[in-house]
Amino acid sequence: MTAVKTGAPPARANAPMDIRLFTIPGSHPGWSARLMLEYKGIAYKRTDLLPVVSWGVLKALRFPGATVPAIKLDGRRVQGSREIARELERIKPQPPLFPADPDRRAAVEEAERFGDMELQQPIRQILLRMWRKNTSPLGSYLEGARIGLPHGLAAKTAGPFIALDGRANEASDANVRDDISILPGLLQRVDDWIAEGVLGGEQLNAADFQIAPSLRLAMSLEDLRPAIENRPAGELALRVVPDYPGRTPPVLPADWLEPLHAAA
Ligand SMILES: N[C@@H](CCC(=O)N[C@@H](CS)C(=O)NCC(=O)O)C(=O)O
Repeated sequence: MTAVKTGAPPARANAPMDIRLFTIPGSHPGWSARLMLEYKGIAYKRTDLLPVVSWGVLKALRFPGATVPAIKLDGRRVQGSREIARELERIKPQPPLFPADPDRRAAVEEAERFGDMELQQPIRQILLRMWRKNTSPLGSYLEGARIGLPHGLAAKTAGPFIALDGRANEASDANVRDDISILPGLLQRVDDWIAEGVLGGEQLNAADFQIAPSLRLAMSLEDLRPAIENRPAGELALRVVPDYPGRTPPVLPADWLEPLHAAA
């Protein structure tokens, strides 16, 4: 996790804050941050960045890392979806993102860690691999985004950026095949947490907001959607994020998808 909190002052009740979220359209942890801000009822402004371009922008803004989501709050910088969850909880404790009971909180934090450290990256690698040869689906992920240039032009010129991002994220064929083979196990863990009541309770929590956007992004990939949509994990994703932009038509070789069919 990456975070910088420089002398965070204690939260002042009802004091309006100047909050800006930096994200990338379609970024799953970016959606986690958006959903948590909205759940808390915290007003914020949003800057949409394009992948790779984001590296330089975040550096120029003096964030310590190169990833979104990142937020500036009254001049302070907080980066990383889990750090943002804790900062939002600190500045506005209600409604809560974490249960008060220590055991239940530990379970939610473990599911949240899993979402950040184990679920996000395989989905990211599969997506980048699917866009490697054809970036035209990218335009559909820009719905509602303000990127400073026409969406069609961005999709058309994205090839070299996606290639660079794919290399930076090690979205190789071998890694993507591994990702697909572990996906059934990842989905099972989510289903199990739902059955145990750690996820998908009446009151949503930080782990729901962490995990659901990754599942929702995965469901935008038509190669993966059938393996997700009809199970508790898929239902949770649709409940927490009813509208997630983007759709990538099937493109992966059939034998790569075997592990999904075998698990089904
Ligand atoms: N796991 C971290 C990292 C997030 C992450 O890797 N974000 C991606 C977007 S989904 C990013 O900013 N990548 C840089 C790029 O694509 O150029 C978190 O949840 O905050």
